[in-house]
Amino acid sequence: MIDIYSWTTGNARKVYIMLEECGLSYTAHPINIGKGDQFKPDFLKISPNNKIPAIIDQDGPGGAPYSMFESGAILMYLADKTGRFLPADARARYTTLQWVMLQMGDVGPIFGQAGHYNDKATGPEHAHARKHFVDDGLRLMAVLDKRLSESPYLAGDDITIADFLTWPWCREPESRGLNHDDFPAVKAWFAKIGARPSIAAVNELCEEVRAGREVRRVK
Ligand SMILES: N[C@@H](CCC(=O)N[C@@H](CS)C(=O)NCC(=O)O)C(=O)O
Repeated sequence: MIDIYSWTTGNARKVYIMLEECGLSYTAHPINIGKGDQFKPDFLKISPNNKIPAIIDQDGPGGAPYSMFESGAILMYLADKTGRFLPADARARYTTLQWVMLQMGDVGPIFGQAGHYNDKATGPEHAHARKHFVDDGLRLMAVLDKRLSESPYLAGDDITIADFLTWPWCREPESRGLNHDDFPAVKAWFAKIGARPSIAAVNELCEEVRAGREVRRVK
């Protein structure tokens, strides 16, 4: 059983999608970041950077509980635990990890800032920052689009953790000043993954979590 302490944002959804795709049993514990739950001492013990998502695997390495923060690390851990969505073959593995790192280091942070300046800090005094981050977001969308026009998934022929990490950040592009219509390969990939049963399950889960309800899913 995996306990996940999280909310309903893009970074939260990455882990929920992976848990659903791997068929793992889990309990989702709401951490309402709008109300400051991420600063509570018990949460900081497992996530010292005061950010969701965090997990505790009750059956961690060596059979003892193991806690983790950072979504990219969590997906790599769950992939190794289950043998799913991160190839063992060296070339395929490192190809996947390159797209994982691009999401963690670039797509997430830049799309996040583009969203902030496009949707929240909307005043004229932020025009320079808004253009900077939206332009870089557009550049990154073009990188993803080129890749996805050449291969069905980010790491190649098979779906991997790179897709599960990147997909949630491609939701609600308008809030970041982006438009899927300008990036047809991203649009097709986004729809293809969006049709997977895991996404519907996660949408339903997020409704419960947003309402502050703990959700236990036993597979
Ligand atoms: N690099 C982290 C980023 C996590 C992150 O930014 N979480 C946000 C929500 S999406 C958060 O918890 N914010 C609360 C805060 O900063 O106080 C990861 O991928 O896990």
